[in-house]
Amino acid sequence: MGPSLLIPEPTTQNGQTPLCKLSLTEQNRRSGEEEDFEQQSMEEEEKEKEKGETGVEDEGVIDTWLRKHRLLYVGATRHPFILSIDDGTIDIFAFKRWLGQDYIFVRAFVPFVASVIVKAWKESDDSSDMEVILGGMAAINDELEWFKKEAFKWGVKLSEIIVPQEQNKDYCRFLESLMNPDVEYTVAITAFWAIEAVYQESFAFCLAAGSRTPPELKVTCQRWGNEEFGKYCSSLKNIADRRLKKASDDERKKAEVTLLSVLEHEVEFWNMSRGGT
Ligand code: HMH
Repeated sequence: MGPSLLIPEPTTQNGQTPLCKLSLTEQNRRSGEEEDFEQQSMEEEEKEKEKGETGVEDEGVIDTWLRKHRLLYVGATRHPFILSIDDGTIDIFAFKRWLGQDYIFVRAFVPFVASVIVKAWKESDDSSDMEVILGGMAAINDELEWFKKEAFKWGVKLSEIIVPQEQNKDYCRFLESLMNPDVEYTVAITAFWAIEAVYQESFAFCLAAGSRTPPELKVTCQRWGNEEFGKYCSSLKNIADRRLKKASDDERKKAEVTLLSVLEHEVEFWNMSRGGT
């Protein structure tokens, strides 16, 4: 066994959505979710026990991690920026800032996804992975076109005039570090799933029953919150889970640390969009 310190606790100061910033309705909604989750955890514990006895039930590695790091995951997928879209209190300047910055991010995401395709081609044990990732690449192609149209609609300039904010630059540098050929396919595909899943979970929330998302923001929420995007994220998750199951302990630890980094970067990206430092 190697050193056992590799998994940092989610210590980011932004890992948790501060309850004080939420409206009462949101607090109720969230605490309801926590209860659901507790219920769910108990059920999962039961399953774990069963598994011990029968060896039948098998929770994926990713679901185990999402339970373990739930506060950070909730911080990334129920961030005040998202909650403000959902309750209609969003500051439109924050939205425009997000739009311009995310365009820069998505451009940097293209070479990252290309690097995942290269890794899949070299390392994958299942040839259908390539199609899933290629489908993701096609979606990003549409996304870039969409950003241009949406930016025009909001009067946001997308040319070189936009300066990437520090948090965005940090996140793009992190993506670049994952493009290194030394980074295993398992680690890269876990990161890829997490990056897409945060947007899917966040924006789907703003479309759920009871949300008060302003009509002019619904197209944005639908872009990532739609069902098809949800299915695509599930396919990525299945690939990651399949790989993680077979991975060495060392590789699995690296993937877990990478997942935490993605979640922290996502929280920072939302903070930046709201105008925070
Ligand atoms: C910051 N994370 C960020 N931007 C995105 N567009 C996605 C994830 C999903 O593609």
